[in-house]
Amino acid sequence: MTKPSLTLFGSTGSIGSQALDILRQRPDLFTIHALTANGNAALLAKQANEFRPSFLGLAEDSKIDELKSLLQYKPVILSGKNMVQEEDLYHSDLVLNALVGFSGFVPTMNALKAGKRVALANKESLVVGGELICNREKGLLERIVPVDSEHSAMLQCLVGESMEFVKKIIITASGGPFRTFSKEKMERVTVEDALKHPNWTMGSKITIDSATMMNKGLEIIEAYWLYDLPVERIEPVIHPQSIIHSVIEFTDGSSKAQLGPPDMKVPILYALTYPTRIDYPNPVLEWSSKMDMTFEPVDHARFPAINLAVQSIKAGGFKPAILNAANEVAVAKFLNREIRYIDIPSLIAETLTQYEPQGQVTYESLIECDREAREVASKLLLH
Ligand code: MN3
Repeated sequence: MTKPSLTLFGSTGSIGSQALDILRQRPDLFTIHALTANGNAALLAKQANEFRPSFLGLAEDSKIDELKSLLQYKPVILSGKNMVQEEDLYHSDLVLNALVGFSGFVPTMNALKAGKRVALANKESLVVGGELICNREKGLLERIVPVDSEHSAMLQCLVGESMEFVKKIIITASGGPFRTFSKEKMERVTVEDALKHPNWTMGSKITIDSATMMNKGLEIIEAYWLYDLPVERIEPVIHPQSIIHSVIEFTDGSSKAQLGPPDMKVPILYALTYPTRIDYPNPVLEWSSKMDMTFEPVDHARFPAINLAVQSIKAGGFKPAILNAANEVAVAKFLNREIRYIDIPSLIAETLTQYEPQGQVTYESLIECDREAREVASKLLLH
């Protein structure tokens, strides 16, 4: 039997690197068709020399010479920021989309339109394009397997169940580094404070999203599209230990949860092998040692980002795409020390008020909406 092939968008990031760690241990799972990176030519070359994909993609043109000088074989190299449009990248059985932010939207759409299965680590694809993927074009959703740990947990609890018996989804959140901070203390937090996540080691964008809890807001939208449940029935709860990755509550009063140490390799592996499982030495919980699991409600006054996300999906249309664009601009400005941590939700709320595009949600109009929302958000002066 021939091995299925894999395209990995974002191979040099946190999720991409961990996926390749798995495939290094289990080369029997996939042949690597293509790897892409934004600008880390050195790591991309190292990965390519090891896994020998036929195609490489590098978004930053200026790094092409560096990449070529480091390669020990001759793959086809695609470059530039439109590289993700190259059809050759999608000639594989599975596409793992581990890109960060809106940049992941186009590859998700391209892969789905090419009839491919998508292991989706890029939650922003569904935040921006959920309506298109789930309502407008038939059969696309069935080909998505989530990599996000909460959504993988939900899927693992839902296998063998019927959605008609699902009462609610309880989506767990670590609460991030500022879970116990007062509003006053939040006014003074630095970029360094925000980048220190208590449980997960991740890229900087998602780490800041976790600190503001916008990450949970984006994930509620992601769950809304994946599992087609009214947003009121998707309930966030703080669980600081990140052991329970989400819970499904059924109509008969029974609940199912998926548990494990916080380690992204479990959901990555599940997305790669779904609907089956394989034997793989991921870390497991030590049930014989003392283990605390605590839960607390979300304080929306201190973490307003979640409700901004919930309101945007209730309003629908372009609102979630605007929310996402404004959030990306706000996070970049915060990381660049142009705005304070507490200004992030204000900037998003203000962008949602000021920018109200008209018309139908289409692939093209979403791309235009993202561009314009970024412009509006970039020019906002907070006072
Ligand atoms: Mn998550």
